Amino acid sequence: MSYNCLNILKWTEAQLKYTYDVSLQEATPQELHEALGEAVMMAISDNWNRSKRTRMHERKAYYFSAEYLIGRLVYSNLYNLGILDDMKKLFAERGVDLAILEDVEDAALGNGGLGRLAACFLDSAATCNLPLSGYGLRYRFGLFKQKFDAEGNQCEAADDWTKYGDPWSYRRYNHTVKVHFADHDVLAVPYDVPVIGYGTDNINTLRLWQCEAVEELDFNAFNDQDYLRALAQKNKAEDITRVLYPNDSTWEGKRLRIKQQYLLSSASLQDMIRVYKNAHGNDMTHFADFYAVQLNDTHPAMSIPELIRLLMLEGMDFEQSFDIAQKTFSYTNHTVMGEALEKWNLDLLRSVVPEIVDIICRIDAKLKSEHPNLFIIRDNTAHMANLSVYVGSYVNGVAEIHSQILKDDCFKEWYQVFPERFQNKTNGVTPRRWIGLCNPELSRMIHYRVGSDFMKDLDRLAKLKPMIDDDMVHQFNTIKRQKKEQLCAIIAKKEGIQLNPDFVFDVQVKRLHEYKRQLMNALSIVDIYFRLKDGELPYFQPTAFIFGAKSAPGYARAKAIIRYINRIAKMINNDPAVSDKLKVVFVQNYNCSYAEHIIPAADISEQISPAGTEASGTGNMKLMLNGAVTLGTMDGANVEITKEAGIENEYIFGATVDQINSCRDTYCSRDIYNSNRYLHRAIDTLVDGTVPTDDDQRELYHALLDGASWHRPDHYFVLLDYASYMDAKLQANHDYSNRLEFGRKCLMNIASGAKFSSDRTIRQYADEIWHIKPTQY
Ligand code: 26W
Repeated sequence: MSYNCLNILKWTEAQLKYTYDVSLQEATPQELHEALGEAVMMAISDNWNRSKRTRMHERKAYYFSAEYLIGRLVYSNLYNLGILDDMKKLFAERGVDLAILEDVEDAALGNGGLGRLAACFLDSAATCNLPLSGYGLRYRFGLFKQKFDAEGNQCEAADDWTKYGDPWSYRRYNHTVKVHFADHDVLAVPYDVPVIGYGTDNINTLRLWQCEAVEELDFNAFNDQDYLRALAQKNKAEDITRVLYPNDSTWEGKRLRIKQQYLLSSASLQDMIRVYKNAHGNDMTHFADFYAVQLNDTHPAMSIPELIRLLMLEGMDFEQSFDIAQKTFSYTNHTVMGEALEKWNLDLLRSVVPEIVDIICRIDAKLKSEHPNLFIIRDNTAHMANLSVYVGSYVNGVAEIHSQILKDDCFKEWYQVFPERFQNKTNGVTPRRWIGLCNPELSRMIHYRVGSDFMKDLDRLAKLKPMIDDDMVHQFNTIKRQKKEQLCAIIAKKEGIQLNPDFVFDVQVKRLHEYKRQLMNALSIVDIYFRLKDGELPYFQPTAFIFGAKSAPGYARAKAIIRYINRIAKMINNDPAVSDKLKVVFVQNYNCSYAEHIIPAADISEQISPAGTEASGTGNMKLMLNGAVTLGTMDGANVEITKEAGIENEYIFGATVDQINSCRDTYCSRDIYNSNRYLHRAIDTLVDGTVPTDDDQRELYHALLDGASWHRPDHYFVLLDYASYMDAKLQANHDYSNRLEFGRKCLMNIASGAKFSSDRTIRQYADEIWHIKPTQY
């Protein structure tokens, strides 16, 4: 079915008229967004309902995730419906530029990679006609908004993303379920978001739970004029889905977090059981024949004991229920960092969800009777990753090297007992958002060369390889230059900094974490700055270094790194001696929408974690697909990117996993500091007053050279990799001067990017883990 754009326009106008009493031309961006959203929701309703009905009796998969970083939906929905350009044209004819919707909030119900991956997977499954539904949480406040103050500090503000409404979901109160906690019962109210496939009528569903009180208002308390008490239950319930935890990769054992996780688990499973009974009757023994559940990290791992509990309520015994749970669940690991592994103190857990603890104990007893060397509970603590390996069909890592590390290190003992459970599923990204939508200019160029709809079949990119010639490179370079101009305009407006589109754009965008080594990048920039001032780099190609990152609000070192980068940026940008060579900008509030502007404009993609620390990375893939070369280590998916594109088309540096492991015990960062005068000088700017210095920055200095009580010196090997990093960085910079050769490398990256479509990833999950098939439409 094709969609009637004129109808959508008319409905939009009608909505505007009767809800806001404004015309198309008078509407604010937010009003227009609401009205257009509602009109599109009407237009898709038939297909959405049909997609649900068709699947009723089929085997299906469910993605359980505490995070979905879906970003702005209006453009991607119109794009996937195939009507974005037509709608733009219709609006333009009426004097309205759809670009005003850029002012609309992002839906940032996720922190970073793990949440964005979930969103890409949903897009791919819908596009590939795969029966995959998402379950998640509808946080009242998403990931905080970030600003920098005059000193360069990160300041956080609440992200009230539904302030003007949320046209992309329907509240389905009739499917509300009750969830029981030790201290209160609450309601989980579902909000359904359509997941619109590209080039198909198929529309899947993302169901997000919002926590509400069973009793909105205590009338007796109200009558006693005790208004706080009257609302106490309401607030206590709503607190559970009030806010997304902004900790990316550090784990905190918080009561409210248990409640979030259990709410997601229990509500989703109750919902699945209701649907199961509708389709297949009350005999639960075939549950695992019809449903597969993927756990996005251990955040929803309480689903395992919860399913066992619910099945036992249906009359099954423990062994039978265990068996079904084991067949139903699979678990994806997203990090090897110890501090991110979830482990709950049993007393804390028992005080919130006592029934769940009883079942975890039974599971642990069963495990220990079968395999005395393995454990889920140790020292009165439940290890959720172990639970997920034991009671699941498959465990997977998210890039080849990461999956290998899981077998060799993290789950070594488990791999010996259950080798057949371990798999790899290298991550991917949806080409619709990360090429089609964010880079229409490049898409047109590719489309013209490889024909057909490569958006649905990214393998066609490989056809570019033999075609790469000077003409194509010129065309690519022209497009890249256009994307840089567009980004310059945005950065000028948002940050008040004027960049020159003739500069090399060297980009590092990702969450701020020590292991991602934004500090190493910063030190190299300071080093380059000093050398330029000393006239040592005469052929240096003018470069703009662009950072985007949010730090967890309580992560002092990460905040100190942000402050340091902002301060060196200020120093460098204000120094006329280098103004024609060097610019540094740390954009504020990096999010999905900002990424869609930065990524297409990048020449160089910084992926510089020490080998063995970044599980996969997905920004690396987005940058590759937009024709940036990778300046990176042999870590995560960089390894596979390099394999696909050829090492001669990337800038790879640094120690390998084996090299790092073999030097770990004898490593002395201070020796390197003392022997590399450039690095020495750069590191000293952390403490010598070159830029305004504070205690936290001094602490960074000591962390690099002396260590701290909880970490050895330079835990992430900044000094170890520094020299080879600088060599690779200067080599890339030098190579840029040959615009034809450099452009060729960029094109080789694009032409080699097919593997990194999340369509490929999701089909592998469907075939090798979930055993589901596409539904024909
Ligand atoms: C419990 C606190 C917490 C929160 C988030 C612990 C761990 C996480 C995630 C594991 C963090 C995350 O987003 N990991 C990223 O997942 C991406 C998708 O697989 C990978 O590409 C990134 O390499 C990985 O860091």
